[in-house]
This record gives sequence, structure tokens and C-alpha cells, in this order.
Amino acid sequence: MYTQALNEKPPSDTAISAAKARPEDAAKLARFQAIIDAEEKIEPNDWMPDGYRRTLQRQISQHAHSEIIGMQPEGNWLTRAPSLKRKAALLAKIQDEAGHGHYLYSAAETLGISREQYYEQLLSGRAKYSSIFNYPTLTWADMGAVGWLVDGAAIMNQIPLCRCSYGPYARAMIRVCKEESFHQRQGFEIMLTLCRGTPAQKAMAQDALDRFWWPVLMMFGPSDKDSMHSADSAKWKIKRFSNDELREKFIDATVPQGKFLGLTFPDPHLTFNDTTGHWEHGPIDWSEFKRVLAGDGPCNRQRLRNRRTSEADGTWVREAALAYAEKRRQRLAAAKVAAE
Ligand code: BYC
Repeated sequence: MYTQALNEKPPSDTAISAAKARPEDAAKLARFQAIIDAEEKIEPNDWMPDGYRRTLQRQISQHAHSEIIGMQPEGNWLTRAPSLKRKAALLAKIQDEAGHGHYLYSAAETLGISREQYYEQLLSGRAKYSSIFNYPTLTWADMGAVGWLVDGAAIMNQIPLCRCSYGPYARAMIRVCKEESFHQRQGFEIMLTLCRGTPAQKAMAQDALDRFWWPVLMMFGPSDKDSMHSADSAKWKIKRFSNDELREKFIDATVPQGKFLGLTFPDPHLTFNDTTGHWEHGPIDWSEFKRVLAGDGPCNRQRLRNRRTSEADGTWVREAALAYAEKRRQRLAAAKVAAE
């Protein structure tokens, strides 16, 4: 999607240390910030401060990893979907997520790190991916909860990213958001069907909400006071809303949907504040969030193990594709020589 040939060679480590040692050129910085303040896009070959580049490399690649790892909890239910229609929709959703991962890796590559290097960061356990995908999907209702809540949270976070200052990321997000909104609807529709079904089906939907609600709220990241990257990201118009603002918007949008389903949120403190017009929630267990980020969530090890196995199992496919491309190149070159 983005032409790598346009990119400058990534700087060597020595060049990076030299750049760190000298203060950024004040005039360049001022011009860069003026472009951002004028709501214009920064493009891959434009000058950008190291911090802006690093923030985007980190965020976009984490986002890509989340899409790819996020295929696993749903893949778990593909062979057990309750009907052909449900299976087809779930399969399409999972394939969309693979596509999102690829757009995002392409966008991240424009920042001077190759896709293979990003993969390596993920497989070695150095890169983060969204905490939510370290929770198990225990019942079919979890497919409803993931679509309704996880994709619902993803849309809330990603719609503002369509206006992110970095062109390739913003453009990738437009298509991703369109597809996420179909995902959210298919999830809600699964929940609606279960909630209108037998008491056992409704109980299954309630159980899925009980297990996913708090981890979904954590998807938006630490509270604003603990969010170390937010100030820079807001200044650079990567983030348009803070973590807490997006969490609040999500709760405001989702609580009426849950009430429509006839479900109860697992938060005794959840109350509507008539003065502010917002729902207020109880305390989030940030120790759980930290545990999951540190690699000790219910499924962290399994998710990475599966990813590493897939990468190893796919080696022969990549090698075969490269060998075929090389043979084809040689055949075409030979045919050209023969024709001359
Ligand atoms: N999980 O300073 P903060 C999807 C980390 S895919 C893990 O607030 P920032 C889907 C954060 O990285 C959804 N880590 O950071 C796919 C940082 O650590 P590092 C994925 C988290 O970046 C398949 C530290 O905590 N969406 O929807 O300003 C199926 C401090 O945080 C999390 C995206 O990736 C977390 N939840 O803000 C279905 C969206 N939260 O990196 C659905 C793009 C925070 O310094 N990303 N951390 O080691 C963003 O918008 C921002 O990166 C975040 C965090 C709001 C997530």
C-alpha cells in the first residue's frame, strides 16, 4: 500500500545516537509543529522529530500486532460456530483482522523499520499488543461480547485516529474503521439473539459481559494521570482524545445498548450523573492490567506460543514464494534477451 522505495534508508545506530546528542533543529521543529497545527498530514519522507517517529513506530506496530494476535481468541470458535451463517460471518471478520494487521504493518514500515523487524519484536516478547487478547474465549457468547465490546471499544479509539497527523496511519484507519463497525454489529446481533433465546442462552450472554467488561475498559490504556505518552501524542495530534475521555465515551455509548439487551453490568458503582450527562464507573483494577502487560495474563503465553508456531510453520511458504519470484524473474530476463 505504501511504497517503500520512497523511503530514506533507516538511520544507523550511530546516526541515531548522534541525532540524540544534538538538539533538534529549532526551525525544523517549528515548521513540523506548524504543519500539525494547520491540520495537514506528515508524510513518510517529511522531516519529523525522533520522538514522533518512535511514538508512531511503537503505536502502529502494537496496533498491527493486536490485530494479528486478536485473530486467535475468535479463531478458537471457528469450528464450533452454531450455524453456517455464523461461521461465514466469523471467518470474514477474522480475515478482515489479518487485513488490518497488514495495512498497519505497511504503514509502520514507512517509518523506517521493516515488517520482519516488527515481527521479531513481537515474537521475542519485546513488543506489546492489546491486553484484551490475553483473555480466553470460553463460550460462543464470547464471540458476541468480543464483537460488541472489543470492536466497539476499538472503533471508539480508532475513529479519532482517522484524523491522526501521520498520513499513512490516518488513511489506513479509514478502511479499518469501516470494517470494525460491521464487526461490532455482528457481535451485538449475536448478543441480541442469545438474550432473546432461552434462559440458558441469556445467562451465557450475561456471563460473557461479566468477564469482558472490565478488561474492555482497560483497553483504553492507563488513566490519564498515569499515561506517559499522552502529552506528546496530543501535542503531535496522534491522539485526539485522552484515554479517560475515550473510556467515558465508550461507557456512555455502551450502557444503553446493554440495557436494551436486558443485561446487567458487573459494576455496582455504575451510575448516571444527571449533572454531567455521563455514566460514572467504579474503580478499575489496574493491578490486573499491569499483570497482563507484564506477560502474566490468562493467555499471554499461549498467544505468543501460537504466533511463534505459525511463523515457523509458514517459513516454507515464504521461501517457496521467494524462490518462485526469483525463477520467474530469471525466466522473464532470459525471454527478454532471446527477443533482442
Ligand atoms: N494493552 O502512555 P499510554 C482491535 C501501554 S486491535 C497493552 O497511555 P499510549 C481488534 C502503552 O503501549 C485494538 N498495552 O500509551 C483486533 C504504553 O506502554 P509502552 C488495538 C497498553 O500509546 C482484533 C503504556 O501502556 N488498538 O481492535 O499513548 C479483533 C502506557 O500507556 C494498553 C490499538 O492499538 C493496552 N490496552 O496509549 C478485534 C489502537 N494501553 O508502549 C479487535 C492504537 C496502554 O510505552 N493505540 N498500553 O511500552 C492507541 O490508541 C494507544 O497506543 C493506546 C495507549 C490508547 C492503546
